[in-house]
Amino acid sequence: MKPRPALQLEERARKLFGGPIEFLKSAPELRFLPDPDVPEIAFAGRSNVGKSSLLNALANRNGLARTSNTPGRTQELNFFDVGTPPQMRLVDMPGYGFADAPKDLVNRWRFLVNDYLRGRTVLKRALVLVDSRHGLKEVDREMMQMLDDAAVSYHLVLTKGDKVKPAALGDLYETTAIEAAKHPAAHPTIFTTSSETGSGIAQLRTAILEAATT
Ligand SMILES: Nc1nc2c(ncn2[C@@H]2O[C@H](COP(=O)(O)OP(=O)(O)OP(=O)(O)O)[C@@H](O)[C@H]2O)c(=O)[nH]1
Ligand SMILES: [Mg+2]
Repeated sequence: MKPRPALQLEERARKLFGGPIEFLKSAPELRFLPDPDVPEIAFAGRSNVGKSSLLNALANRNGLARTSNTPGRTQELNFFDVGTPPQMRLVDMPGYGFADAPKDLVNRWRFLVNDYLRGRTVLKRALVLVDSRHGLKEVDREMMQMLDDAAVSYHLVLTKGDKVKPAALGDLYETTAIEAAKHPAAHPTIFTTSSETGSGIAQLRTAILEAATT
């Protein structure tokens, strides 16, 4: 009997993320980007939303991507190779929208991220992380608009699901889905995750593999 394709994909994702995942390089400017030779999945979201933590949870190891309580910890594009030879690259992007960020830093971020999103042919999908306690903010809408304009398909991911009650999470899911439907590049599938408990992580791994390989 042939295995069902969905199950096969889930199993492949589990194996891939359970295997070697390594930091490749940091790119503070576009000229430092790695050669575009493998599919990439980019992680975007407000500072402190849990991008680096999610990356660690997906890889099932701590300390792969640096996490912290200080907003703006990640300031470059950080590339992580998944598999040997690499089958895909995960890209941890600098967080946006922290209150007292200096203007020139914000501008630097905007140019770096915008240029990367627009020019990167190997970029298969972005994940836009949204804190479950706060929902979509204006800066997230700007990010979504940037992705719409660059025609980069993206999933919204509601992070820190362990921090809110299930009913509130359900409500947030509904309102987020309604808003996502208005954005041409937003994928209809929205994920809820917790890097603390691991909920939603396996599903997201599968979606990432699917996006990278199709
Ligand atoms: N309870 C809980 N805390 C989380 C979760 N994910 C992240 N955190 C915490 O949130 C804080 C920020 O997490 P990071 O992963 O560093 O956030 P980031 O988006 O990479 O932040 P920047 O690099 O500054 O943009 C840390 O203190 C994490 O421990 C989660 O799923 N549940
Ligand atoms: Mg980070």
